[in-house]
Amino acid sequence: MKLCRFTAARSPEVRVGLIANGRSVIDLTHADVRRMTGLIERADLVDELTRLMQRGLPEHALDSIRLLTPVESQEVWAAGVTYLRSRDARMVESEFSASAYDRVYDAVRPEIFFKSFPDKVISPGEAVGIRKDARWSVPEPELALVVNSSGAIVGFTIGNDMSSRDIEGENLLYLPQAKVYTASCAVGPWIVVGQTEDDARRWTIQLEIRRGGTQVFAGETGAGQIKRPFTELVDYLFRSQKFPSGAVLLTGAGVVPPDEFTLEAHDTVRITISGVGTLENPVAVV
Ligand code: DO4
Ligand code: MG
Repeated sequence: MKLCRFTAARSPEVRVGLIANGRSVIDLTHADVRRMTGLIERADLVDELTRLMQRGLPEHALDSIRLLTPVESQEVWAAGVTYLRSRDARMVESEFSASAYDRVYDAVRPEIFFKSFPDKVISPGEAVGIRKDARWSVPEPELALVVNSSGAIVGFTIGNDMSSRDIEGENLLYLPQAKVYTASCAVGPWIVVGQTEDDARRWTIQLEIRRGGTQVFAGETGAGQIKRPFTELVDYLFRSQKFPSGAVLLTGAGVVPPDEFTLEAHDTVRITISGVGTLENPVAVV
């Protein structure tokens, strides 16, 4: 089941919906469901969504609505260096900090960093940003865990952890500047509910970058390559920290474009996760 946030044609009201059959969205406003945050707290979430799907509520054609990021009031955090590919790429970009990446890959405690406040998260179709003071910018296609306030993983979505590799590579202490800036985090297109970690580990993660209509990069990995159990990542995120509205946790990038590649304004970034869908965003300088 796919839970989404959207606006309908000619109405600014933000609504919560369920993707019905790939072509339409069931409008949960008609069942008095106006917020997603309360829903993800329900222990019977899957049963409740099944009941809502069967109520015959009004629907909108998918091509008539605008999907919004499903991040409503959750902070977005991100795990790093969870794939061998990520460890290796970062050791190349930074002679200075290479051993830090090598060590954290094998350490007991994972790397977890703050990525975005909810109101700064970019929706499907909106532009993601490359910093104007960066020379080497890449998207990071990541499986995202949707976690409720008790730390239970209630769903999966797609995250783009936009990054400035030259800034991070210059000095690891610049990580917040390389990772957190205007439009540096996109999440969507919806939350897939009712799947387990074992299901998600079978999914593929594809990244495609297009420039002027031509594909300039394509790569793929599997979520099964993520080194740590998802529950371990969530456990560390919730250590000595409360998330009253839950949180979204990106699980790290396993597809990295070659070292000579940098994003440009007007490129299009397309991330497809087989069990979720596609998150597509144009690129702009910010
Ligand atoms: O340590 C830097 C960031 C790592 C990251 O974002 C990733 O592996 O996806
Ligand atoms: Mg990342």
